[in-house]
Amino acid sequence: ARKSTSQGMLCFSSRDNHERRPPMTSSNSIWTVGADPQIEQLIRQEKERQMTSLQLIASENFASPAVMEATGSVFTNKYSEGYPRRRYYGGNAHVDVAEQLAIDRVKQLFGAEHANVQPHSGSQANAAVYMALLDVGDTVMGMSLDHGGHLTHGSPVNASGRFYNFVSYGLTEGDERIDYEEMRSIALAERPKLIVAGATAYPRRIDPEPFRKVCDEIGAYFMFDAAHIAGLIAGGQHPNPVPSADVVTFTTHKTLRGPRGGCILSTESLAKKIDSAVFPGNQGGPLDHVVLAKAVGFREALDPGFADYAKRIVDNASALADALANQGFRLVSGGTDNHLLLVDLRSFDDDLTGKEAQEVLDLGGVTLNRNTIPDDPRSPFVTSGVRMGVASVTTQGMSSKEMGQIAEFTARILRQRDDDSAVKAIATEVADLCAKFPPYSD
Ligand code: DSN
Repeated sequence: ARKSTSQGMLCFSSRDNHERRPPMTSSNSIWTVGADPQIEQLIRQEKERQMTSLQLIASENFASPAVMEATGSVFTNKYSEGYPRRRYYGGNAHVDVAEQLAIDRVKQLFGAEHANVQPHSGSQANAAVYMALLDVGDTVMGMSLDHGGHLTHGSPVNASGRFYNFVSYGLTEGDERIDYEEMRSIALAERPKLIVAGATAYPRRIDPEPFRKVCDEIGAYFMFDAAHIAGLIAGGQHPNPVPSADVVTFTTHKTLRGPRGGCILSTESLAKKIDSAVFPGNQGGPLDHVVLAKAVGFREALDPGFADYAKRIVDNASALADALANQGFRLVSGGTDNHLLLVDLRSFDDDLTGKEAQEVLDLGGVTLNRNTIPDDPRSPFVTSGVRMGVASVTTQGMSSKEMGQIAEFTARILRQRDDDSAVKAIATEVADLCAKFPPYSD
């Protein structure tokens, strides 16, 4: 038996000791975050940051207490390689029920034939689909990264760009919307085996049908990456790609407001290929606590009230776009149909870069990320734009009035960016606004 340490850790030294040892999760256990002041302080500080500043990163949201409770539950301690009723490890009676619940709920939510709820992230989901449907070196078509596509849609520094031959379509020069005609002509010339729709920084509705038609024309698979807009689809604000696509991937934590993670929906005919590509192809054991929390998030999205939430997101984004335009910012494509806006800073101030804007806005309590705009003359590290999303502030209960305030804070911070004390004073005003819409109760 192991000896007790001076802190009482690992106290397996005698049967007697073992019997008297309190459960490790009890409140008097040393195994609490409170016994690690550095970690406790970090959690407190991060909570404070989230509660006193505006969270406008388009891929973030506030998950419900139920989602967070499930994520922090005892399911975190389980391993369960395999799928429900086909596991490689024992003790999975409850994990099986949890995973099956998540599968059934997400299939119902999107009307899908098959679901895999195990991907740890959207990137892992995409990697698994590529592995399931492609051979290394195959040609794939996705949206150009500098027009809004995602890293996993063929960036040369991502595995997708290293293992597959990605060609890309982009936006029209005029209205900065997806150029469906160009997409078709590139597809006819390049004959990709898979066409990927979906984006990470595109503020407009994506129509799945033109992609389906082109895929049918050339015999390609059609994958729709709905990472950003999954919640808007679930809430009926955007067209559901499931009936047209062979595969739909998404993340569960953005507009869908579940836990951090990924998910793949597919036709029944691709189910086996997709499942094998997730496990054992790309991942080992699923994160069972996250799978459990996905089941919670999917149930929340099935609630009839979720449609109203999705509508409020779209309305808020549109109100923020109008308010920013009134402050002198140019919106890429002239506005938004979804939860995000891409702001071209050059009309506001030609010298202002996305990097500088992101940094000073952070000091002023407005948190967002710099982003390239289509055909950006500056590098992706510097950029001429910022991306803003309204899912988090909508979850907090803000509406069009507050969108006007957010636009005004943004403009004032940027105009006074060389005056530290003015920026700090605005941060106090931002905190006052946030205090009226606390994302967490105690
Ligand atoms: N990082 C996410 C985003 O911000 O869009 C996508 O992976």
